[in-house]
Amino acid sequence: MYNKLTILIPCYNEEKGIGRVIDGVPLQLLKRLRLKTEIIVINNNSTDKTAQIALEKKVRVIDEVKKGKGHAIIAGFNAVSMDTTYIVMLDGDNTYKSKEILRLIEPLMNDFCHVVIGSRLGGKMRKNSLKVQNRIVNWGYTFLVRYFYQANVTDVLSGYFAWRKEVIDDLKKYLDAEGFEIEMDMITKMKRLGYLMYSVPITYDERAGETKISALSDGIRVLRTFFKNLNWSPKKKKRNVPTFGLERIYSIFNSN
Ligand SMILES: Nc1nc2c(ncn2[C@@H]2O[C@H](COP(=O)(O)OP(=O)(O)OP(=O)(O)O)[C@@H](O)[C@H]2O)c(=O)[nH]1
Ligand SMILES: [Mg+2]
Repeated sequence: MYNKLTILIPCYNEEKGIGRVIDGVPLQLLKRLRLKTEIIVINNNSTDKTAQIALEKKVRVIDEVKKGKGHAIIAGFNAVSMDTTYIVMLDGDNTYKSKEILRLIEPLMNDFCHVVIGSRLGGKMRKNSLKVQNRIVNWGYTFLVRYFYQANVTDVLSGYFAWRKEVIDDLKKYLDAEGFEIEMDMITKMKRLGYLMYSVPITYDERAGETKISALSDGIRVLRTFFKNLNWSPKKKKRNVPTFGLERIYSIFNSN
């Protein structure tokens, strides 16, 4: 029996990286693990050859016209097929390595946890990949999220995630981030929803193509989301996701 894995790649003008991200997906290895893979590129108003390159590589391309990474990710979640078991998200700029995808999926396949986050701070950062100021901000935000949310993450601004699909079915209705605050919104809400999250070390490489992030305005949006979600709790408590019996034990040590 095969399980389906859906890989989401949000892209705004990523013609320099998208081809390499798609080519890096280890399809044969995934097949040996009995995973059938679908790649979806979410094209967010690109004016370059991003969509064309993705189509040439025979992957599915969907368009999201509302600007911002948050909108792109949510459009991707809504496009995931019903028969999917695992969902992965990574950027289209070839900073995160699609060939490292197994490291993120293995804990899900083993029923170890519900969510896996690729950690750059706990991993291997190549030269010129994460600027010093971004690294410091990331450390600070990660500390705040660990302390105030008691979330077990080591890189809260990472763009490499893997989930069991049930988590996304639950989470997506609560997300309201439009831009680069999407990761903070997801992590803080997943914690409040009680999902088990773990981090794995990953490689972070120098970006292909132009950066789209603004350190100051996007940094402030991320911080605003951190504060906004401190008082957030889900309206509906009932969820349809396996707990492996660990959630109860985990909550004893992490009561908040
Ligand atoms: N800025 C922006 N990025 C988008 C949008 N939609 C999707 N993205 C994608 O979101 C991902 C992350 O954006 P990046 O510019 O790489 O931001 P970053 O990874 O935080 O920073 P650098 O890699 O250092 O530039 C990329 O794959 C973008 O193409 C959008 O509307 N605006
Ligand atoms: Mg990037």
